[in-house]
Amino acid sequence: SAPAATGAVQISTEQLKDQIVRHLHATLGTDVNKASPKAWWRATCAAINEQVYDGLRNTQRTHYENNTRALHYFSLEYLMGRLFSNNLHNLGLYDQAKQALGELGMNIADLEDQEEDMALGNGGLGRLAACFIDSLATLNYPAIGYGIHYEHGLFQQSFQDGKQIERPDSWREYGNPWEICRPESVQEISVYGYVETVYDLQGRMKKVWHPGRIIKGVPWDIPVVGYNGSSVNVLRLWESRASDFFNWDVFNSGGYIDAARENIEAETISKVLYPNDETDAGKELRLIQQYFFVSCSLKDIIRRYKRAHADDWSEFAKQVVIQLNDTHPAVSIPELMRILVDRAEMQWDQAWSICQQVFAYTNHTLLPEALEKWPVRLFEKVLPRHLEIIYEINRRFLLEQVDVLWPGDDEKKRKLSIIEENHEPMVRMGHLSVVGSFRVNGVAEIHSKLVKSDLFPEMVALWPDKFTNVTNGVTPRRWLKACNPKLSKLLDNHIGTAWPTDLKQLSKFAAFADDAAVQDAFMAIKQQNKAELATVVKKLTNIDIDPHAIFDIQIKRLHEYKRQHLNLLHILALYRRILQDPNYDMAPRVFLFGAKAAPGYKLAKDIIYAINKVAEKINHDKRVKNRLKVVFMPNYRVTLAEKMIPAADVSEQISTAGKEASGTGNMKLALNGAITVGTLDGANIEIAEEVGDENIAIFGLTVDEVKTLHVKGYNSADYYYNNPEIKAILDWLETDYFTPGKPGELAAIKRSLLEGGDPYLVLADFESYSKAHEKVDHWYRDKALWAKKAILNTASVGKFTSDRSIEDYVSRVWHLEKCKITKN
Ligand code: DL6
Repeated sequence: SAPAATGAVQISTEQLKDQIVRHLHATLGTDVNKASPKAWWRATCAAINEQVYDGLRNTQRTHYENNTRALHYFSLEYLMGRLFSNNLHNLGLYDQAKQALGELGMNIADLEDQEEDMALGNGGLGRLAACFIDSLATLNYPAIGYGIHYEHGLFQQSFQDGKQIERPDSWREYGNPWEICRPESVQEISVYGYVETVYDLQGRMKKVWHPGRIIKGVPWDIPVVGYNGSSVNVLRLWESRASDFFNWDVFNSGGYIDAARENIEAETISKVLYPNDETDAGKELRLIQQYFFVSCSLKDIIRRYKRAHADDWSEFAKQVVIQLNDTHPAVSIPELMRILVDRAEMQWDQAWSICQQVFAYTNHTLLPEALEKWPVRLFEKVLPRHLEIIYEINRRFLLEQVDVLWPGDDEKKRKLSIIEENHEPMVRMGHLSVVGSFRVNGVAEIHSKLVKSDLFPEMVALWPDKFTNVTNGVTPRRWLKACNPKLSKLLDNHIGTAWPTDLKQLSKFAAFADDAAVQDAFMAIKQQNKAELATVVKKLTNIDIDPHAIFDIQIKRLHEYKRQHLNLLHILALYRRILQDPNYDMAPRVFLFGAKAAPGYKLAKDIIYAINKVAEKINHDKRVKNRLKVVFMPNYRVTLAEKMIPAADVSEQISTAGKEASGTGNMKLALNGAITVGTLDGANIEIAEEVGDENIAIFGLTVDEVKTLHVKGYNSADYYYNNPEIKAILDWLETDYFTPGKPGELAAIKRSLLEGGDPYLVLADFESYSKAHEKVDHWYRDKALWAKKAILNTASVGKFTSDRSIEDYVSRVWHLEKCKITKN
């Protein structure tokens, strides 16, 4: 048997085997001889949970005994992926479980594949939340994540004749072994109705909200296991149900069918994740989702606080800090005011002071379409009392802050007002979040600068110290140790085993960048990872790819600003060059894409279709002689990212400068030794600073140049007429070359770049992008040079661990103390 793991969990392989078999018998009601892989997986999960729950109980007891200040992370999205291997790695039990299962005749990788991804998020924002809760637990910070227990996560994507098809994601159709239902902590929340003004016996005015509907929130807890025996925190996700109380009423008045309908309506709230990334859906259900989860969560926090402090609110802001993950949970600001003023009967000023010490807000985007605004009339219908409170917050803000700094300046008031006064008045959630928070941060240096200079310059004038930066990060446990075990071993052998919790240690690996043996070992691992990915590609798409070609990978949501179509134009340019010159000299390349498009985003879906159609043509064209292959991987998600990232040679990070707030895929790819082709945008800038200019291929306009170009007036047609290659490619898209018999099917891309004005400057950056790729091609042909650059990428990106992000939040925003967990 393997020796006991070095982490907190001490268990022998024999014991683990016994536990798994016991759960097969007692939990699954089956036997070793006839158990399905699913049953084996569930039994192993149950065995893992025995260790997890020990940690959970110890953590909760220690936090309670120490009465700790805790972080409450409010996020509408958590993109968790699978938890099986993650939990095993964090418990220090992966190798042991592998051996135990092996001795029981099972292959651990097959069991891992039994798990559905927990895809309760769209993209970067949700995955960041998942990395952060991993780091919080690992660093022993008392923290809880709050969100929604969606029945259906992000849709499943497939392609039919190259077009994206969406199907519902039923990740927990047959249950989820990682979650624990907590009926004892159910909450009830109210929506709709009207507000009545009443006076008490002393003649004091009071507002009474008579809700139109009551909904039950049922909490599901997912233990979040810190690495190597640290805390086990909780992700608490709320599921909506009809309130028993309310249903009973309807039922008694003879409305059995009505009661059933109410049930369905209440359950709709947590039914499905909105599949939009970077756009504001603006729908009533979305507002109700937001309110539902923040109201349940605030009540949960207050219930816990009151256990220790009863009605004494004086410690609340010392015990509780709430991070708003973008503006989606911003309605928690008026909700806490309502609870304090209407329910706890606190004076407004005291309540407001508490709010302003409790909330902090992270901005994740500057895109205008993603800056949330709610029609006042919708707010009035769904949350009438909250609208009144927002009006009062705004009245005081304009009077006591804005008018003091800019007396009589109505233009400033108009610009800063939380209510936008257009023909359809709107509540500006970003303004509300800044006014109601004590700290506001962007997610990379450049982004935080732009938040101050372009988004909220007047707010900065009012509160210069409120604004800060916390550059994003990713957990190296999932994004290196677990997903790239061979590279992890190599690192262990050369720099020791401390790097997963001290990622700056990676810098020691730089000393081996010129060492031929290490270069060979590093590139051999890359080669094996590429071969493994080639097998996955074959299975999913039936396309053969050569593991010796450059694997050039763009994986992220599909959006014009991320410019997958710039990548496509470059592929078309290479294809055309090969056709024009059969001896065109280039290292063989496989371009791999992974991306979901929001179902309602027409151009994004057109781009997916175009890439698939171009891929079909190129992959079957004998004249290309395998120098070029294009693959669009279906159903891109965390689990697929874990297979693609370790196999990448080139990382495409090509957003228009100023548009990508940070990016986190850029960090994961560099960490695994991919070389970035990127613009000076988001965290690419900081990656370039860390890896050095010679180890990254930067191209394109800078943020300042983009601004200047827009001021000067950008005319994309100039590039079309002046660059014959661009003209030929765009014209090509209009023909039926890629869509035989159906000319014009790919023309939407050309139209958006010419008639549409090319809002994301694809044509302006094309030439410089193409040159960057030529440079990469040359680098790749020199094996030692490439290996050195790849090694230096891995060695230089220690800054981008989410542990560092969390420590930055702690020192700049949260001011938490670590709490070492004691066992009993
Ligand atoms: O901060 C996490 C992630 C960034 O890395 C991406 O650059 C950014 O696009 C993304 N933003 C969103 C915006 N959603 N909203 N609102 O997902 O955040």
